[in-house]
Parts: sequence; C-alpha cells; structure tokens
Amino acid sequence: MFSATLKRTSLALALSGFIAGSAYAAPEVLADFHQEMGDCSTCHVSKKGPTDDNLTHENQQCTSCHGTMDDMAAQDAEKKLKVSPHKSHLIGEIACTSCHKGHEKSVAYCDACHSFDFDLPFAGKWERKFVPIDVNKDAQEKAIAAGPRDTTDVVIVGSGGAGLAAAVSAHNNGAKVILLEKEPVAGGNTKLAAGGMNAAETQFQAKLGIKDKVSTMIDDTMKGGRNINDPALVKELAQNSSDSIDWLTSMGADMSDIGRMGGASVNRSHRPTGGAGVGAHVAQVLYNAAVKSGADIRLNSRVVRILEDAAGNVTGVLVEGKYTGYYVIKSKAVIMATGGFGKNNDRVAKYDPALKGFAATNHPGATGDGLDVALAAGADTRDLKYIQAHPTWSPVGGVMVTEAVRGNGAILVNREGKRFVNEITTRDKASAAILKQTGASAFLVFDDSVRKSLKKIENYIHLGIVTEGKTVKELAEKMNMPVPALEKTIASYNGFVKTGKDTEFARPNLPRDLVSAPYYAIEVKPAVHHSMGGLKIDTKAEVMNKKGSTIKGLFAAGEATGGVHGANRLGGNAISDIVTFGRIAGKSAAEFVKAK
Ligand code: FAD
Ligand code: MEZ
Repeated sequence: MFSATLKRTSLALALSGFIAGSAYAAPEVLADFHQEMGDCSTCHVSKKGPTDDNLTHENQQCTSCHGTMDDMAAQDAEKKLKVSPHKSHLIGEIACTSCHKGHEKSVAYCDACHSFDFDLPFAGKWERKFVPIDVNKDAQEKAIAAGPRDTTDVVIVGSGGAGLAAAVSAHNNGAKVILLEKEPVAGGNTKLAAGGMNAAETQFQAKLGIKDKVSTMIDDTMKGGRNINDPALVKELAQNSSDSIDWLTSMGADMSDIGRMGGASVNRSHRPTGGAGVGAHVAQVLYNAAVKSGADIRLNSRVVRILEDAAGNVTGVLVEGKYTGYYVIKSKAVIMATGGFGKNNDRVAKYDPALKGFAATNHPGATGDGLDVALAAGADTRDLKYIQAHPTWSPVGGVMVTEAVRGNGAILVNREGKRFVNEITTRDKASAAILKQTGASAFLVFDDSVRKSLKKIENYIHLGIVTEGKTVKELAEKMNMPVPALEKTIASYNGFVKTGKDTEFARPNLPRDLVSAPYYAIEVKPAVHHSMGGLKIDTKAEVMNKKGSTIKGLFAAGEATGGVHGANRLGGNAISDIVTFGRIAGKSAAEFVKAK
C-alpha cells in the first residue's frame, strides 16, 4: 500500500496550491490531481486498471490516506457542516468511488435526489442516461462464446430488500449465491422507504392492543388495488406478513413502532422505535445477514441477459461489469429482484402518458432495464399501466415526505388555507385531489406534537423544507395563506378530533388535535413513486411465460413483479411484499437447484 504519510503531505501541498489559486494549474479529474504521487499503481493493482467491479483495491487506496467514511463524517462534524455528505441513509460499506471518480468528473450520488449545497472537488453535473440492455451486441456475444467466468447455484439480480431477503433465504436453504447490483451503492428504493412495513396479527400489534386480522389486511389490499390484484398473491402476502416481521426481528431489526397508512383499516405499519425510517434499517439488517451468509455481492454489475438452453431452462446470466466488461456467470436459477422503473420518465410516460414530465421519489437505478432482461427471456408481464404517484413529494428538497406524517396527524391544506381531502385516503385519490388545487400543490400542516411523534420529521427539518411559525397566524403569514382561513381550518379539525368524527371529509383516524406550538408546513405535490405492474409470478415466485407456464429456473420478487398490489398499492405494503416474496423466491430457487 502507498505510504499514507507521503500521500498526505503531497495531497496537502497540492491542495494548498489548488485552493490558493497559485501558479498551480487546477487539474480536471482526480487521477490528474494524484498524478505526482506515482503511476497507475498508486490507485490500481494492475497497470490495466480495475480488477473487480467493487473497486476493492482502489477504495482501499482512498481510505488508506483519507480515512474511512466514519473518519470523513467525523471531520465533517468538526468542520460544522450542516449536512455531512459522508453520513446518510446509504447502506453497506459505501465505496469512495461511488462519488469520487478517477478519470471522469466526480458526481455526488445523493445529487440524484437531493439539492444540497456543497462543493465536491472535481465535480461534474449529475446525469443518468438510460442505456438499453442490447448495446454492444458483438462484445456480448464474444463474452458468451468465452464461457462462464464464475459458477454458482443462484444468481440474484438487484440489491434492494427483495434481492437481499432472497439471498439470505437461498443461503438458509442450502444454496450458494452471487448477488449483482448495477449501481455503485446497494439498497435500491428499499433504502429510501420511510413510513413502515404492513403486517397483521403481529406480536407488536398485540403488545399495543391493536386488533387486526389477516383477512382485514387482505380486504384492505384488494380494495386499495381496485380488486384487480391476484388474490392468491395477496393471501400469501398477508398470511406471511407477521412471520416476516418475526424473521427480521430475529436478525436484529426493530419493528416495534406502529402507525397508520392510507387505505388501512387499523394501525399495521411497522417501523423502528420513535417512527424512524423503515427502509434503510431493514435493508441494513438484510445486507448484514447476506454478507454473513457468505453471499458474493458485486456492485457496478448490470445483468443484461438471462441465458437459457435450447429447452428454455435458465443456465445463467450475462453481466456488464462497469470496469471488467461483459462476462458470464453460470447458475441453475436466477432471481430477478430489479425493482421498478419510476426514475425512467420515458418508460413511465409510455405506460401512463398523464405522468409525462413528473418528478420521481425513486433512486437513480429505478430504470426498468431488469424488466427488459426478463422480457427478452420470454417472461410475461401484467398491470404495467398502473403507476402510482405519491401525493407528498417536496419540490424544494427533491425528497418524498412520508405518509406517516399524515398518519400521525398532519392535515393537507391548499393555498386558500382550507382542507380539501381525507388525508389518509388511498394515494390515487389524494394525488388527484392535490393536483386539482391552485398551483397543483398543497401544504402538509402539523404541530409540535406530530413532530415529536415521528423521528423522520427531524430529517425534513434538517433538509430545510419545513416552514415554522410560533403561532398559526405566523405560519399562515409565512406561507402567504389567508390567516383567518387557516385558523378556522385548524379549529374545525380540532373539533373533529374532540368528537371523534370528521364530518367534512370522513377521515377515519384522528390521532391528535393540532394545539401544540410551534406549527409547521411543508409544500408538497405528487411525484411518480411505485410501479404496480411487472413480471407475472405465481405464489412460489416462479416467473410465468406468455403461454401461462413457468420459465424453469427463473424467479422474481418485489417491485419488479405485478399482481400483489393491483391498480394501486397501499402504503406500507411494498416492504411487506419484498421481504415475504424475497424469502419465498430464495427458498424456491434453492429447492429448484437441489432438485436438479
Ligand atoms: P429496489 O429496492 O428498488 O432494488 C432493486 C435493485 O435492483 C436496485 O438497486 C437496482 O439498481 C437493481 N437493478 C435493477 N436492474 C438491474 C440490473 N439489470 N442488473 C443489476 N441490478 C439491477 N414501501 C413501503 O412499503 N413502505 C414505505 O415506507 C415505503 N417508503 C418509500 C419511500 C420512497 C422514497 C420510495 C422510493 C419507495 C418507498 N416504498 C415504501 C416502496 C418500496 O421502498 C419499494 O417498492 C421496495 O423497496 C422495492 O424493493 P425491491 O427490492 O423490489 O427493489
Ligand atoms: O409504502 C410507501 O410507499 C410509503 C409508506 C411511503 C411513505 O409515505 O412513507
């Protein structure tokens, strides 16, 4: 390893020249900046460049000099940075090279969603172009002709909750796993999930005296999905939900806090104590378990083709390693856990033209190329035209504001200071109602008791998207709303809380009155959130072909699939879906391999 002291000294010298604007000519990229420290071997183990797509050696070189992410975050704290770009809801071991590039402009991964104001050295502008799976046909064919580079029992595509749950479950059922993720960081949309994971008849509901039934979860899910869901999949979801909570808990997850999501008859959305975000926690627990199980997790590794023999049995995948190029992994089973396509507006608008130009709540990798890969292998799909807009996305911060804020008592008001909808109706209805208001946006309004009930709100305050008023009057003035109207709206809502009946919009849960100053408001509007449609699967997570039979050796789970949520997903049902069907897919694939 390069001498840390020498590197630090030359880095300091170079930086001082760079910052002071001396005769030192500012380099374009990090590799040029580090040039005087040596040749390619300063960063790479081989003169040819990276030898694995996780850039393991290269990242070790960064940390040997600059310290780990924790060290960097500590330095950010010392510098009193408002936001440490080195500490966030990302899961796993975050590689320095996720943001800091050697031979191209560096790009802060968080910039894909957030609008932080910070300077990244040698920074470029964040942009992601969708690259079709079938470019470079010649190179792909050459890699296939070269034969497999690796062999395993089960290949899992996607490192979100569905993929990670499948990895743990496949291992527990005796299979060897390679998990491939095209992004430089793990966790997909799962790491962003906020409000909770739905489950019925759980130990935690029992402790809080919440009376729920599996059959009620089924009814709510079917009704929310406008009854076009696959009833067998919904039954599987609800019947396994409590066991999935116990499974996560057995691996160290905290799912003890429970709130209400839109369209649910009772409180069944489980999340960590105090109402902290559910997704990063669940994803981290599953990631740790997958690593412990020995799963070989490869980042920057996009699957572009499922390989099949002449009889249509799956034989492996073709991978596009960002740094190592195309190569084949031989396996008896493949699990597609590639998530949705919310961040690819061209694809969204193709299926639902009304959503053209909409922003999205999703992570940058939600482009839907996994769907293309499965389609090319003969998979059937369903319900692709049903794409959900989440009603409350902040145009200021570029982030989704969790439904749990409404579930815990916030109301929605328009620019005229009036409520206009049952705040915890289903998302399709809430989004449509917001779009009808002046300016096609609305405001979440709540008081300090709602803030204290949900840890997640501190993140929104931290991001600077919350306006605060010492009184309702001050809040209305800051929001340019008519003061008497907002005062009247809050007074009448508090009256409904007292009587237990919302006679205006029939909101079914009225958890608390809004009387504790200070008061808060967040501007919100709908943004593309969830792909309800996707690959057609059966209750064993086997993927169906267009003839209605299964593709032997191909399994799928999570947002990449269709049928569980029908035309409209209920808040909290996706995390339940990915954990339960991820587990099922892992078990089914391992059993399939054993039986071969
Ligand atoms: P993901 O977590 O998206 O993972 C899929 C992974 O596959 C991605 O990392 C992607 O990069 C990778 N991938 C795709 N194609 C390829 C390829 N060809 N090769 C290799 N890798 C590939 N649901 C709830 O139930 N409760 C909540 O509180 C909640 N909050 C949410 C908040 C936000 C901001 C968002 C965006 C969603 C939320 N959801 C919530 C929805 C839920 O998070 C997702 O539906 C769910 O996490 C999807 O999990 P997944 O594993 O199927 O996909
Ligand atoms: O299920 C979801 O998408 C969800 C609960 C999101 C949220 O508002 O937190």
